[in-house]
Amino acid sequence: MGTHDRESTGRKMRIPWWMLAVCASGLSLLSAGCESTCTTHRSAACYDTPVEPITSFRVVTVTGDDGTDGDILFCIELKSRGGDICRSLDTAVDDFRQNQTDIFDVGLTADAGDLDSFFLENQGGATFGNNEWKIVGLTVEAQTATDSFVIYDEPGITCGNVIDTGQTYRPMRCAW
Ligand SMILES: [Ca+2]
Ligand SMILES: [Ca+2]
Repeated sequence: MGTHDRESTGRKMRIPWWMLAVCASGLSLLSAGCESTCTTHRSAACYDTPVEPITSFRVVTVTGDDGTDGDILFCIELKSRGGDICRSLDTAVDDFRQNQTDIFDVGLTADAGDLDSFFLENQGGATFGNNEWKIVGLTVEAQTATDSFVIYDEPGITCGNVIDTGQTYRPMRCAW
């Protein structure tokens, strides 16, 4: 595991109560977590997970007009245990630049049928610029020993997609 990776065993509250209140009031000031300002996950599609064990994930992100030098984690949640397992998304090049597509191969595994969900988390820590990150596209592939399967595709993210330090991007809930 790299220095920025993280594992936890507890569940944490997804959205603070005050943000729900802000969302209910109709203010569009805070787009993150507010589903009323526009239709979230309009372009999203879930696909079946493989019947073989998942040996790694390929995560493809498209950054909008706000890039970041902060640490972005890819986290999975399994049906067989609580908490989440996270790995830092990082390649040899400068990731998450403005209007850039990045491809990450993530060394996380899951038994067949055990994947419950995944999400992205901004851990902050930017050296240059700021931590705020705007994601506009996300594709996740599950790789097995012999094949690769797209399990989630969201090519046009327009809501709740400005992710600052400590915030997460949660995809549409998939019935896996
Ligand atoms: Ca990098
Ligand atoms: Ca930024």
